[in-house]
Amino acid sequence: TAPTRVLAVDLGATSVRVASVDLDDDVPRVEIVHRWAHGPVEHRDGTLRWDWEGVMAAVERGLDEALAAGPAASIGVDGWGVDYALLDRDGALVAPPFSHRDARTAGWREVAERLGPAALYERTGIQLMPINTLFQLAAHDRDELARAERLMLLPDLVVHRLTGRDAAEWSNASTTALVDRASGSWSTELLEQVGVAPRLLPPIDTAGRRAGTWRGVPVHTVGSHDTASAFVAVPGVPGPGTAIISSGTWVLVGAERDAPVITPDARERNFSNEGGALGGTRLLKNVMGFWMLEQCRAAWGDPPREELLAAAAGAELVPTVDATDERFLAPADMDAEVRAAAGLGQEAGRGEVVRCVLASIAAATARVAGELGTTTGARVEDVLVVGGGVRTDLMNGLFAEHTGLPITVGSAEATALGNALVQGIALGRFEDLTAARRWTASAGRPVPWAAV
Ligand code: LFR
Repeated sequence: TAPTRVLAVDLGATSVRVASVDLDDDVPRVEIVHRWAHGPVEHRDGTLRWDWEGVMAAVERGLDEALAAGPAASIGVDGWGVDYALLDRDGALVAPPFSHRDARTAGWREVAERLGPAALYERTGIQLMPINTLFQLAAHDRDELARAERLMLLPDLVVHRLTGRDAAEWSNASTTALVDRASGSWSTELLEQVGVAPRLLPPIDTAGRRAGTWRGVPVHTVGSHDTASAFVAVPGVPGPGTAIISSGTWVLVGAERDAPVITPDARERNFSNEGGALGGTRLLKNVMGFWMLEQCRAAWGDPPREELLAAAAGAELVPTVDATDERFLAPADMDAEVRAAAGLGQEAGRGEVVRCVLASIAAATARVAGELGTTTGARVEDVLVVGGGVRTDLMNGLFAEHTGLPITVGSAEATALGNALVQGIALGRFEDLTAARRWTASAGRPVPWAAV
């Protein structure tokens, strides 16, 4: 049989990657063929948006380079969640897509009050956060909306550009807070309540289907939400007491369940029920992630990360802050914001600030892991960690210390790997998700407590 080499396009909020994965290898290896660092950019109107032409150029360049190196059996696309683009009648962008960190959503709580937070949760099962597509659309420029004929989530837009497919993949659609969880369709009522014509939304489809071809290579839908893809590629087969952490720009802390957990308790704890790449639910909460560290670095003129982490490893015990607080979403000066929240004065060094950031992330993660147990009735007994953050031993060790649980870390490129695995299932390389995870389990390594 032909080798099953697949290509994973993985849009991260700080870098766009095109990866190659040989699914016939003995152990999972993700080769990054092309990487393009980027971030939200200030638009001429002062808003925070994405350089979409830059993103597409990086995707096509990466795919070109990957195909120049050898044939591929399939391509899949995943990316960060909740952000969308508006297309006009010619299929062109009405304007560059907004970043979820743009400040236009500042009034989101009033929107939530108007829609009724309890009703909203019962309908969508999604945690209340300013970044939700629902709140972004409620605050979207009305002239831009008036010119729109289509609304596409960003990974779907890449697939659309590659193949012409006009659809929204389920895992990402489910996180928008615009989907009626019971019916699995867009909520016409919610769309109308935030002033969006329901006809702008494409039909919802699922992962593991053929979407079309690009340069003769089949393109398959995958868990288009990067977090859905990351959860696919955990190093092991999770049991009922397994918590999963996707450690990256955000730190997503959750557990898999067959069905959504939409209860008053889950609502009070602000848990999201996101759709799994291959069905089921990720019961999860967002914790601020490495974005906090990267924004501190930016405020300090980009000193080397390793230096900061070494200083943090040797830092004194520091107070922690609430790493789920939206004040850390996009402050003008992250260093000042962290110091103010923690009560750290100017005499505190950068190492202490970084230690505070990482310890706060770990503390919030441990809290969420505890709440997961209470909400589901199944105590969390072990933790699987994936994502770019696993490269930071200090963070892994802090997770172990704060949760007090056995921790196994897996792939730093789990988003791309999960993307590749779902392609592998579509191609018949793996029988199902469990078979695919048995393969990724071989790459897991335990985290010693002593790492801290
Ligand atoms: C992770 C992620 C999260 C989502 C946030 C915003 O990259 O997709 O799941 O809540 O980014 O897009």
